This record gives sequence, structure tokens and C-alpha cells, in this order.
Amino acid sequence: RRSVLRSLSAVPVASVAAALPSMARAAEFSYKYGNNLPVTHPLNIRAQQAAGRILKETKGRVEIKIFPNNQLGGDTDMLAQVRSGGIDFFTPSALVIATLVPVAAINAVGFAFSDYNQVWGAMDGKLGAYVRDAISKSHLYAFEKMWDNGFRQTTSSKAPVTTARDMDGLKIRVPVSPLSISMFKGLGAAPVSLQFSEVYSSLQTKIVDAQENPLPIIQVAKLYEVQKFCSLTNHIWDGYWFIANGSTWEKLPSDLKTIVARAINEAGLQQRDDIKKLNESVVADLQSKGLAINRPASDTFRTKLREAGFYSEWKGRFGGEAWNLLEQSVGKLA
Ligand code: X2X
Repeated sequence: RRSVLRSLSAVPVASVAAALPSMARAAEFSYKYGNNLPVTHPLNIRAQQAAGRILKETKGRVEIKIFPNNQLGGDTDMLAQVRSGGIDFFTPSALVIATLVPVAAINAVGFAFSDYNQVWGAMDGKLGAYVRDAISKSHLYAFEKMWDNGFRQTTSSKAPVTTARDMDGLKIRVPVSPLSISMFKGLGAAPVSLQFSEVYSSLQTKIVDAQENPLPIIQVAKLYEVQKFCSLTNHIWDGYWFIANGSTWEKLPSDLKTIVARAINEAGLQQRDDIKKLNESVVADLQSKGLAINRPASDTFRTKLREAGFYSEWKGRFGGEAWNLLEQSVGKLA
């Protein structure tokens, strides 16, 4: 017995560690990734798979722990944390990162994109590159492939939205986003900025009557429980930038960077497909859960925004260069 103990204690620590399965060792690079969505959303499902792939392909050297569903705070808090290095990764919507990098909201100009060919053409092309470059100036690294949130739709507990006139005075929650506030004011509504973490309860307690989000979010966050009408306004296309703290990214050796970027970008492409498939079934599902769906035409909304000077104002705010890149994909807007 004694001799066994003696021989065990003689084994150097490093070789004990080497004898354990690699996953059980503390990772050399252990990261925190926070996001604002329920675990059942495709963004979390694909991010979880990417984290597993990264752990395996780096032989346990890079571990990403996911904190979904605003566990680490709302979007504003997580954006501050990823800047300070309190967390390493974050997936802000374009609307949200625009509070730091204003031009990042350019994909969310009202009624700009009419389909996904236009969206991915722009965001995987010159417009996306322009925005990534702007993000990098804030000492954040944006992975190449944007993840899909979707076309934003309008829900309400009061009445369906059929034309722009139904927006008059509507108390609607929007994200913490100057562009969203400007757009809904332009439409005559009374928008209120709230973080996503507060949306369900603010609808439930009637602090607001309406909100706007893509259908997969309305589904996974169960907003149909506190809303009656869903109007397919398709007013904004919204996506998530997968970002890293700048120092975190710089410190990672380049072979590991390659593995991490490949896993995250490929997961992003799969996540886009997931949303595309969900979009085929989600209307029927939400109807079966009691939401009354209608499909308004976009012309009255566009006209009202044009008359309110929305397009010319935002062309000025984003600057001619970015605006031209957007118009190269979607045609003339202002
Ligand atoms: O806060 C929202 O509405 C959400 C979940 O769509 C965003 O992340 C902008």
C-alpha cells in the first residue's frame, strides 16, 4: 500500500494531467459568450454546436461557455461587458451595436430589403465589409458571417396594423435603437425603447401595447401569450453580429483563430438555414397558438416615412458611402 502511494506521488503533475481526457483539463483559453435569446432559438442551438466543435478541434485548448437568455444582463449591459473584457463574445443585433457603431444600423433602414437574396448579397458583400471595418475601430472583432434574426413583424394586443394609419399613437416597444425610434415616430407611433429582457413583462403588464420582432423570436419567447394580433409588416431586416472583445481576439494564436472563426462562421450559415426553414412553418404555428395574422401592403408605410423625411435624414446620418452601398443592393431609397 505504501509503495503504491509513493509511486503515485512520484508521478509528475503534468503527466497526470496528460493522462486525463483532454476535455477535463482546464482550457488554456476559457471564454464567456452572452446573448439575449432563449436556448431554443436557432442562434443558441448552433452556437452550442460551434462551441462543441471548437473544444474538440482545439483539443480542449479553447472552451466557450454560453450564457443565453440575458443571464448576464440585457443588451446594453452585455455590450459594455464585451467592450471591457468582462465577457469575450456577444451577439448584438445590428440595431443594438449601432448604439456604439452608428453605421451598423444601416441594414435596418425601413423597407429597404425585399428578400434574402438582397440581404445576404449586401451583408456578405461590400456593405457587410464596410460595417465590420467600422466595428473593428471600436476595438471589437466581428466575425465575417452575420447570423439571421429576421424580418421584423408587428404584434399588438389592441388591433391589427393594416395601413400606416393604424400606427397612429401606438404604444410600441422597440429595441434600444435610435433608428427604430426615428422610424416609428416617422410612422406616427409612440415608440418606447426597452431591452429584450423586459419585453414579455412590459407587454403582460401593458406598459406597452405592441412590439415588433421576427416570427421565430415571437415563437420561442412566447410573446403570443401576451399579444393578440400579428401584422406581417416586414419593416426591418435584422441580423446579429457575432463579435469578440478585441484583446481576446488579438491574444489568440493564429492557428486557434482559424479554428474558432471557421466553426462560428459555418454555424452562422447553418443558423441562417434554420431560420429559413422555420419561416415556412412559423405562421401556422403562431396561428394555432391564437395570434391573428394579417399581411399589410408596404406602400402606405413607405410613403409616410418618405413624407416624414426619414430616408433623407438617415442618408445624412449614415453618410453617402454607406448609403450608396445599401442602394447598390436594394435600389434607390431617397
Ligand atoms: O430586442 C429585440 O427585439 C431583439 C431580440 O430582436 C434584438 O436583439 C434586437
